This record gives sequence, C-alpha cells and structure tokens, in this order.
Amino acid sequence: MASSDDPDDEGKIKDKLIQSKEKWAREGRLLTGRPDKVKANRLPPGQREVKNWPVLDLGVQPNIPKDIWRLRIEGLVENPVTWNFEAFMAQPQSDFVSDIHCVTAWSRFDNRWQGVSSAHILETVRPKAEARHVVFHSSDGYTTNVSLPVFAEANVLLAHSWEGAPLTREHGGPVRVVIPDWYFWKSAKWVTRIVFLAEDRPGFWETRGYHNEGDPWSEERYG
Ligand SMILES: Nc1nc2c(c(=O)[nH]1)N[C@H]1C(S)=C(S)[C@@H](COP(=O)(O)O)O[C@H]1N2
Ligand SMILES: [Mo]
Repeated sequence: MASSDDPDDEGKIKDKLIQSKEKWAREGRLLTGRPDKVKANRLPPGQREVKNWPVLDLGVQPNIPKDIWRLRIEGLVENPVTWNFEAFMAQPQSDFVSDIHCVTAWSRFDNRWQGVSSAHILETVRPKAEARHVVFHSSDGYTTNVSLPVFAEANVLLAHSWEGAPLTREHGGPVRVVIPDWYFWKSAKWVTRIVFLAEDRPGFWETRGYHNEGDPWSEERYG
C-alpha cells in the first residue's frame, strides 16, 4: 500500500484498482438478487463476516498531523464553521456502536466509535431550507455524497476514535465519517470538508459505476 507524507495526495490514485472496480460494477459482481428488506439476518445479502478490519483506499493514505488538520463545514448553511482538531474535540462527544458493510462483501460487527454526531453538526451549522444533499471531501481527493436525511440519521458521526484508541492513519485518522446504514464507501476517511447543497453531486465511486445510495439490505452496490 503506497503512502505519502503529502497531505494533499490528489491525483496519485491507483488506476488499476479503479478499473477493476468499474468492471465489477458493469458485471454486477457479488449481487445475489435476494434483498433482505426486513433485515431478518444481521448479515446483509452477499456479505460475509470478518474479524479483522480490512483497509481500502485509492493507493494513498494522507498523513495529516492533528495540528494541521482542519474541517470546514459550509455551503447552504446559516453558520459555516472551520474547526481545528482542538475545536472539534471541544464539541459534544458521543459513543456509537455499529456494523460495517463494505461493498467488496466483508462486514465487521460491533465497531465502537467515538466522535461528534451528525445531529450536533446539523444543530451547529443549521442547513438552509434549500439544502438537500451533503458531499464529503477528503485529503486524498476522494468525495462521496449522501442525502441530508441520510446524514441526519441518529447513528451517523464524525469519528476520531475506534475501540477506544485514536483512528489510525490507514483507517482515516484524524477524523473520518461513519454512516453505518450504507455501504462503507460512503464513510469518507481523512475528511476535511463537508458541503451542503441543493442539488445532488455524485462522488468518486458514484461516478464510476457504484450506486448513488448504497443500502446493503437492498444490495445497492452498483448504479
Ligand atoms: N478518503 C477516502 N475515504 C474512503 C475511501 C477512500 O479511498 N478515500 N474508500 C472508501 C471505501 S471503498 C471503503 S470500503 C472504506 C474503507 O475504510 P477502511 O479502510 O477503514 O476499512 O472507506 C471509504 N472511504
Ligand atoms: Mo469499499
């Protein structure tokens, strides 16, 4: 896994990996065709449980020291904010436990996260009435989009810790998004900017064959 000390690694991404994922999308790989709409099982269709925690990225793992990291939350909001790590940690902190479902078919149960809830972020920045969508931007150039109601779900947070320890660089530290109800590609690592928009803006994988939403129970793998 390549890594870089440049906090802005945009452009140095793994073309082969991207091409193979685009091919999976065209072929509908891993689709069972048996959605589990009532969530009768803990594992969504086509998933298998892992006990380790795989690392997935575009070939770069930005190194962002905590004292350099900034988070800007802006767009269609009444009160845009820019937080450094200290300001982020000064926000109300919450504990969450949730399962991870990756589109490449692994799931990991009972991950204990600590960080700032999306509920607190929404209370703080106050999206305008026109705001309907949210886009996350990361220091590796990655972006991903969700609708405002998905961001507002009670189990969504910006996490700085996992299982009681700071998030490691490979898993998106200092701060990553966690959106447990969607496949994990929606959970942006190394997040530095969150933008509220009126119109939807599909992100990195959403413009490369992945589904625009990503509900694992309905197998919304590819779009
Ligand atoms: N910034 C950034 N966030 C990202 C990605 C990425 O390449 N860059 N990959 C996504 C994908 S496809 C997955 S499955 C998860 C992987 O998170 P993990 O490496 O902590 O398991 O991060 C998501 N968030
Ligand atoms: Mo993924």
